[in-house]
Amino acid sequence: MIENKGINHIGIAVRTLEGKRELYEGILGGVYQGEEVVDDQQVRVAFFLFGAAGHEVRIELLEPTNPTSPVAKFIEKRGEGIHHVAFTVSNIEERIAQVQAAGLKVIDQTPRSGAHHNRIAFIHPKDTFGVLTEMCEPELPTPAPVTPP
Ligand code: CMX
Repeated sequence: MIENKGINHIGIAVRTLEGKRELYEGILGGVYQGEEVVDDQQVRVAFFLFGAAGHEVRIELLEPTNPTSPVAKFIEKRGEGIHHVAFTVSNIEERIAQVQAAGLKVIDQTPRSGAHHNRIAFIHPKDTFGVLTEMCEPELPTPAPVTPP
């Protein structure tokens, strides 16, 4: 069993990020964490943080950066809405092997680069009741610089 490290974020596919801050920050009270283009995934993302320290979950809004990106295809087929759920993991290579050994189809055999330089890998939605599932290993905090004696 994969160690329970919490839900990292919930991804929501949108046609455009424009105007979404009013809802997620202005009305729902999330903390806006900024935007980022994730070239590898062909998306522009915006993050909003919800919850008390140590128990946070992010909402990740995903805007496709080109018409052939997976998110563009998703919106074309199914409309805007919940796109994936991401679980925090450690040692993602081991988690990928573990999920494969359990008989589930992992889309990314080796981790890819996600937002915030997290390392990510997806499990195919056909094996997870139609919900695209992401394993997300947060980037290790940068070690503090060593001051010479
Ligand atoms: N959730 C649930 N089902 C999904 C889905 C999603 N997010 N995306 C696609 N599907 C379904 C489609 O509806 C379709 O179902 P039917 O066969 O019943 O019609 C099926 O999967 C195949 O869809 P497709 O449009 O033909 O797309 P592909 O097979 O080419 O790709 C998938 C599907 C999941 C393998 C691909 O989207 C993928 O690799 N996703 C992972 C990467 C990704 O989504 N990146 C964007 C977010 C990155 C980030 O968070 O930074």
